[in-house]
Amino acid sequence: MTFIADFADDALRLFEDTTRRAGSVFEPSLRIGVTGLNRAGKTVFITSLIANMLARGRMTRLSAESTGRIEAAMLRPQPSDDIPRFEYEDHLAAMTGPDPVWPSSTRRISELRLSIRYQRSGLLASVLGRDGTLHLDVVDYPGEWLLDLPLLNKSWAEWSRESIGAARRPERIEHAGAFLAWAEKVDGTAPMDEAIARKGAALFATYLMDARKAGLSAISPGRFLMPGDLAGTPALTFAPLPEPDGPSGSLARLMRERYDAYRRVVVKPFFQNHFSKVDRQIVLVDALSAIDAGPQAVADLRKAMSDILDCFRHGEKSWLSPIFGRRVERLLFAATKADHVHHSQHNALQAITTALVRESIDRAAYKGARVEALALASLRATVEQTVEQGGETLNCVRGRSIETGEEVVVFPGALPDDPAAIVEASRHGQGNEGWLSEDYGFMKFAPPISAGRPGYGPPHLRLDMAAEFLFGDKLS
Ligand SMILES: Nc1nc2c(ncn2[C@@H]2O[C@H](COP(=O)(O)OP(=O)(O)OP(=O)(O)O)[C@@H](O)[C@H]2O)c(=O)[nH]1
Ligand SMILES: [Mg+2]
Repeated sequence: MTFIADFADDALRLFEDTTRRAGSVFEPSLRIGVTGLNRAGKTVFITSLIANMLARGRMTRLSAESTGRIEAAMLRPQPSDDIPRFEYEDHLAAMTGPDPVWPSSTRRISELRLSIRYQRSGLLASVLGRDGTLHLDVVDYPGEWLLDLPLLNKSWAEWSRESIGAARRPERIEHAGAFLAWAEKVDGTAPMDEAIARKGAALFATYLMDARKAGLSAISPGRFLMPGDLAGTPALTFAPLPEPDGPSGSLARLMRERYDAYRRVVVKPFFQNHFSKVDRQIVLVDALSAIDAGPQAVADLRKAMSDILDCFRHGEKSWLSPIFGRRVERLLFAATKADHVHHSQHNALQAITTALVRESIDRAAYKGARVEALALASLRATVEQTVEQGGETLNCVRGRSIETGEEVVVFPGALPDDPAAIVEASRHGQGNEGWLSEDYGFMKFAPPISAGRPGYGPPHLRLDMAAEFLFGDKLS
């Protein structure tokens, strides 16, 4: 019975894949959504995943690979003609060349298709034939743009009040001083004035950039940080006002119209075009950098993630429904850059990441989806080393310092076993008191030298497990 049901399920899925994309029943495509704030690790993840699928020596926990059923993987023309191709070769060459560097911040959207030829197993093989092809489509974009998702649900008045309230919070006020001084003086009911609007937008953008530099995540609009081609356009020339209402022809009305235009012409098309079609999703979270930056940064990361994840909720009647029409079947939360800490810390890192997004998951967001969490490193920049010190054995990592390029051995301290400790401290903490141990801190590592070996993709941690979860079943 189970056997037949499984088969029926698979066959149905294949049929759905086909009808959805008008592709061939024998060559379904799967869209993987790579979601993450800026610097979360999206570009490195996509580059390393592709490289490790092309040369699969390090993909032993991808079952189709370990059972020898993958025949070939290759890059093929992407489905969208109007999106630049993901610069895979350039990113890989930069990360794994003789003088390796990390990719710079992504400034525009891009797409790539990886096609995998494999041998089917089980009943599907006897019905459809042994040879199968799966197309994987992946999109990369600036993480800042993700911060705009919650704006789709917020009116100008709501967003304006919230943004002014946030700017006045203690951890932000030092960055927001100049903007707030402008906002509190300006009269929104006065006739519109382009020069005043431009001044306000510029001060607001400066504040957002400063707040981001301080490690804060819950910042919007995202295009103020990464404007792409939109720099200087009216859609980006607005700022929140303490009194957002004004009569027709007033400054407040102009700002509202521009905020609405920003949502309509910038935000909505981006999410509609790229998120509505996602089948499987990986959410990359750089929890370690936030922990390193302190309780406020963790609280802020939690807020940003929960605002974003709440928008992915399915089955609710909102004007987001047409944007997220399709149900994501699988969702993986991944703590990135796990190579910064010894493997004995990985469970704790995974637990903290889960705790940070727990409430959003629990709000019944992903009913029916399979949800898992994992600590991974897309490009492993360190090796482990134990050091004896004062009769104690310290679990360290060794890698190249990003500043000097020299090898350094680092003991980053221990993450708490109880993830609630971090979440609680971030809820209450204003200062850094009680926040991990004093000597706790990370070091940024440069990518490893000679990461490339024939037959092997770049070194990683659990990238193959992420692949197995995201698309392993489609290679069966
Ligand atoms: N050690 C280590 N560092 C990593 C890893 N992945 C990413 N990083 C670091 O994180 C930074 C950001 O990674 P990206 O992949 O560029 O992040 P992104 O999400 O694409 O960021 P945006 O393009 O700004 O949205 C890199 O420059 C590295 O410093 C990893 O697996 N190991
Ligand atoms: Mg990027």
